[in-house]
Amino acid sequence: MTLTITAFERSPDGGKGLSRDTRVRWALEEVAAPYDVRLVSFQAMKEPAHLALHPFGQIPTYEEGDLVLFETGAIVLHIAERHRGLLPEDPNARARAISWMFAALNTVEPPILELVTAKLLEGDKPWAKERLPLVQDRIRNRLHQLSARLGDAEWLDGAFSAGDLMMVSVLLRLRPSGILNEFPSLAAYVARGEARPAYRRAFEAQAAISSGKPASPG
Ligand SMILES: N[C@@H](CCC(=O)N[C@@H](CS)C(=O)NCC(=O)O)C(=O)O
Repeated sequence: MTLTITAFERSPDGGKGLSRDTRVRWALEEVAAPYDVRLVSFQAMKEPAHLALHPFGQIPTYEEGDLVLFETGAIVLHIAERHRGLLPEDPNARARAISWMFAALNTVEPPILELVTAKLLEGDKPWAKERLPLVQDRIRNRLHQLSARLGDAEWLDGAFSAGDLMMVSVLLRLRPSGILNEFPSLAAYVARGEARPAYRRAFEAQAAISSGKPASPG
């Protein structure tokens, strides 16, 4: 069955892989599931045809026959449940890997998104300079906790899982800020994720759109 995801026609990051279709592409590459990509403009994302797929008018979406999904957590979990390779077989280990997916999205990503908001949307406000260090420290607090848990391990809980895929994807958004490099073990963890062949393929496929040379994905 053909799988189709949506991605930005023009990614605001110019192909740095920070748009959220990259994590879905990565999951599909990890499980070797072929997929198509439909590119959408910012305007089309807010029109009825796309809103029928995604109530908030965002990307990515995921279509598989009659099934339409939005939210990268739900999409990656669905892919991981339907294919081998992203979740452990052992039920308890599987539940823990899913916990890490939620931790990435619910506990680590929010302060990172706040930083993007503080810089891009609120940077010109009179109070922006006072707020920024507070936001940065909330991120550092989370990263201290995360690096304490990771310790010297390669991945968060045994073998690489969808939990790592999501955590690495979320942490990647921090790289431009320089904060990630304050935590060498987490920077190395992210680099291990990026070195995976499936990540490379996902990254290159999304970058090709911005460079005007779309590669056929999957
Ligand atoms: N929580 C959603 C967030 C989706 C999201 O923010 N998508 C961004 C691209 S990375 C988007 O479509 N932004 C354009 C907009 O919100 O208008 C998910 O994980 O899928």
